[in-house]
Amino acid sequence: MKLELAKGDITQEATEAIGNAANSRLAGGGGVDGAIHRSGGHEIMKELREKYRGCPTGSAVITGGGHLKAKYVIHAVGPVYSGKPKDAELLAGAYQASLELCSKHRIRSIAFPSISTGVYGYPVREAAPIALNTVKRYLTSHSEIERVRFVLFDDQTYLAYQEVYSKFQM
Ligand code: AR6
Repeated sequence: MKLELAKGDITQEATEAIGNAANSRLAGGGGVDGAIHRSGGHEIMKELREKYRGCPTGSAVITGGGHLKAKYVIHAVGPVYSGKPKDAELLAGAYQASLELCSKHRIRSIAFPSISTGVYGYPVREAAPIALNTVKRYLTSHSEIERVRFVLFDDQTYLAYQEVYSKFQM
């Protein structure tokens, strides 16, 4: 199984990279973004400010991991939920762009949070199949990535992902 689910705090993950659910200004914030910057220290924000002028929704940028166990943080920007078809495309884009950065930087393992399902209001039952199917599809054609973990913070989120995951044949 290259794709796994876990319950927990992503800042404690020892995968080579962890994903962040960022905003398009890359300005930091609450939720998982706040937790990553608190645990990783100021150098992550410093690098974001030096290298990037924001990031479009549906895309991602990469920095070092500061004091985190992970060597890299991939800051992905999911959509604010609007209920329009474009949401799904942008959410898939955030995962896809993150995985493309892994391939480009020879990162073999990454942990993702559930992007957009907190402050951004994406219903987790709709987001889980998009997240898992996007990653599953990418892994099928990119053997350079060895492991993708979804690290889910609360029971409701974990169960929604588990329901989709249990139907996968991988
Ligand atoms: N580890 C794993 N998952 C977590 C953690 C953690 N330490 N903390 C929270 N979650 P959110 P969004 C879960 O709101 O919806 C920020 O202000 C959380 O329970 O972090 O994409 C950014 O700056 C939920 O399941 O991200 C943006 O402005 C999931 O992570 C905005 O929020 C995503 O919730 C992005 O909103």
